[in-house]
Amino acid sequence: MNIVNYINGELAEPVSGNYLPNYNPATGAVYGQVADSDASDVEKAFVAAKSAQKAWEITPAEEKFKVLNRIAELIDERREQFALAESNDQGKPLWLARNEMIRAAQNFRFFATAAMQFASESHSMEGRAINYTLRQAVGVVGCISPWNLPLYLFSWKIAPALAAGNAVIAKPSEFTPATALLLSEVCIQAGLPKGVLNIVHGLGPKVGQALIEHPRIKAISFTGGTATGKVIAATAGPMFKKLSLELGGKNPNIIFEDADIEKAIKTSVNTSFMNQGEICLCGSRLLIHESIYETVKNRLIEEVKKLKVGNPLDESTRIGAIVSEQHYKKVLSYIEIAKNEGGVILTGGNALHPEGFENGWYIEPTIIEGLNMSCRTNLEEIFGPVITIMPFKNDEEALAIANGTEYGLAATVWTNNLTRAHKFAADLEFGIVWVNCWLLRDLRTPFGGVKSSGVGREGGWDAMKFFTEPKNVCIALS
Ligand code: TXE
Repeated sequence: MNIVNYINGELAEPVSGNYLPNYNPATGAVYGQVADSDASDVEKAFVAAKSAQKAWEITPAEEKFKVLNRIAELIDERREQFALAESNDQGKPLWLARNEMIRAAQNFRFFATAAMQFASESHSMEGRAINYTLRQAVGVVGCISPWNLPLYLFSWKIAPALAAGNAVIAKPSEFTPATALLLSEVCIQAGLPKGVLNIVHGLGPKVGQALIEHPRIKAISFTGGTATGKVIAATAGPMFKKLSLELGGKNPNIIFEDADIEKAIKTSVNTSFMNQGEICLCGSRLLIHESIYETVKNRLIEEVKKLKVGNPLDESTRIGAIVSEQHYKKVLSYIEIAKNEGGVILTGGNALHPEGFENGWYIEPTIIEGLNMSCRTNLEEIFGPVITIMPFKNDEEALAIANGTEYGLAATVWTNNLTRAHKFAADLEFGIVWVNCWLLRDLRTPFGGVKSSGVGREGGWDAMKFFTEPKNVCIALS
């Protein structure tokens, strides 16, 4: 399969004619190639975007709604094809890819309605004047997304940017480009005007960096690693671009003695290992009150041992393949670091070579205990099927451990004590706190992290505000 760019409403070969290999993580084999684009493709995309943007901005909201909603319908209609492409590209189980395709379509549907509903403020000055805030599209914006939830995160940025009247140049991860190509096809089918969305494929430091450096691209929405976020901020900051950065996490999952323990354990299996642990919202540090530590630990090990790892296309598989060889090696290296730091592997800890998939990149779901809060294993983002578990004595200690990393994306708290739940919600230094649940998402809510987990919020009106520039207009009345 040849994955090409989408520029000015058409599929387009990269200007250089160069391609990169595209791997299937389940088998480790090359199964296609992806455009190795560079600054000249970004320039082509920019010219197309610039000439389309104004007309798109003044397109009536109902027309914007119709075409964005049509994109959602087409993703729904082609769900199986999208899901298979995502699974082959990313390594995730096919059933999970199907769920994510539903959510990607929902992103388009949600922001299609946002285009119809978005409104602005006015401030009256007691008869002397009236102020109103014009929210105008930023212009041409860049959206860069990672490999873990490829189409879901891609659409999470593109949909609000389009709904707010911008023209978009978007770059998916070079590791998982397949569903972005399908999205290009869907946009053509849906009749999205030419140049309103442009998709360029290729390497982050090359085509991604060219997107960031382009002087006339005014806003960048990025999701990916914290190290990349720093490079992007260093480049875009002095150019005074608007920036939204959704970065890594090292999320705590805290179980108190008064919680519904069985529900906490069952959900924590997902919190820890869903999508091979490759979700920025996964809980990688499980903190358990000392009075229930042994019980929770043993039940968790029992549940995790049941998880089937292997062929992502097998409906009974719970954990698929790690996205790339390089990431697989990184995750395995962290298991070695944990052992060297004195960690005890309670279950897992090894690479796996399932029959028929010997060259794929599989790692057993791994639980580690015996590490303190300030070792590398507990401070650095591993982003794989590896968690640590730690006992705590009281609320103060739980809070200190939870807040004790540079990251601040999401935290989960399991308790039936109302006071404790509210207190932790207030005191946890995270952008998102789940109480007695995980990954329950209302698309209207602000999404993002604090500290090294990023800057800015996405979701609902926050995304619409990011992709618009507010202008105050003050009209004298006397
Ligand atoms: O992310 P990158 P990767 C974390 C996770 C993972 C690490 C690296 O810890 O191990 O990030 O993953 C593009 N200018 N997360 O390598 O490199 C790149 O091409 C412009 C957390 O995938 O940050 C891709 O499209 N763009 C995260 C996107 O940035 C650049 C999810 C993300 O790639 C660029 C995924 C540059 N200089 C990984 N360099 C989360 N929080 O959801 C790279 N890119």
